[in-house]
Amino acid sequence: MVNIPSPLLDTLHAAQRITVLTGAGISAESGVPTFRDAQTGLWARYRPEELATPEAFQRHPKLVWDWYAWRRELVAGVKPNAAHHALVKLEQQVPDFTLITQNVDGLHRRAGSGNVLELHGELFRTKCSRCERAVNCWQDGGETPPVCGHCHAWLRPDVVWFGEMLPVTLLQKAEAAAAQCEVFFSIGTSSLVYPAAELPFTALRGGATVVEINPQPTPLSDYVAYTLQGAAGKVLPVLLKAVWDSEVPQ
Ligand code: BJW
Ligand code: ZN
Repeated sequence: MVNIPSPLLDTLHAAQRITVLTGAGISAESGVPTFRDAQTGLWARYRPEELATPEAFQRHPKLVWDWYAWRRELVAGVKPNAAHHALVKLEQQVPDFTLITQNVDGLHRRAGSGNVLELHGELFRTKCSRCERAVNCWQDGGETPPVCGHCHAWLRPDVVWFGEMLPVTLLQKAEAAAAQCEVFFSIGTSSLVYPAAELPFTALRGGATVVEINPQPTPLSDYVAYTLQGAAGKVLPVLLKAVWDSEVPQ
């Protein structure tokens, strides 16, 4: 049973500027494992944090490439869930809406969200690890990882690994959207990874009402105005119905 406190209903009803930050938890109900969940099968013996680094790619390029190839296949076989669809509906309710995601699975765009800032890159884009050219196709069955046609360095997924800079323009847009919003949602993220984890605090400093949606407490929980404890795919449709009388496709 999801209970939305009535002062929050009023705040949302009046809000003109809403910013949302999502993490892996929003895709969990689509069947995409979260980052800090135990992994399954072949990947159970690796911690994702240890694979998502430039050092891991330098030392074990085939292992890291194969992990991303497995994830691409997994994500290609799943669909956006009710939480992704609810955020598409939310975007239609307010004049100024920004969706910031740490996810690389592309499910927000597949659901139909328009203004999406993909802070940590995109699983289905590939670039050269040296000259950084975007690469759309390569010869399968050759070397793993495949190599760049220009400089022969390994290709890599176009995602942001630990120790790498986030795309500057995207981060600036995300910071501005956090600073200027009236309501900021943090949904399905453990709030452990920076600079994304700083964004709710930027929103708080700007005077926003910060709302967290997560089945588990996080380091952010003590600072937010409202915690809606539960799965995003359950909480968000209830919220959309309660505030805007909007039905979310399941
Ligand atoms: C549900 C649910 C349901 C389940 N509904 N919820 C300041 C302080 C300390 C350290 C740093 C700092 N600033 C920078 C750093 C270093 C580092 C960092 O943050 N380290 C921390 C771990 C301490 N950051 C960086 O290196 C970043 N770069 C940077 O800062 O550059 C500047 C710089 C450069 C050089 C030197 C110094 C500075 C880059 C970070 C890149 C992160 N990349 C990854 C991989 C992306 C590609 C890929 O996917 O493979 O991004 S790591 C991984 O974590 C991935 C995620 O986007 C990210 C966040 O994870 P997320 O989404 O929160 O997932 P989980 O699994 O942690 O949580 C899921 C949550 O969902 C849980 O809470 C569940 O309860 C919940 N949940 N089911 C709702 N149904
Ligand atoms: Zn190259």
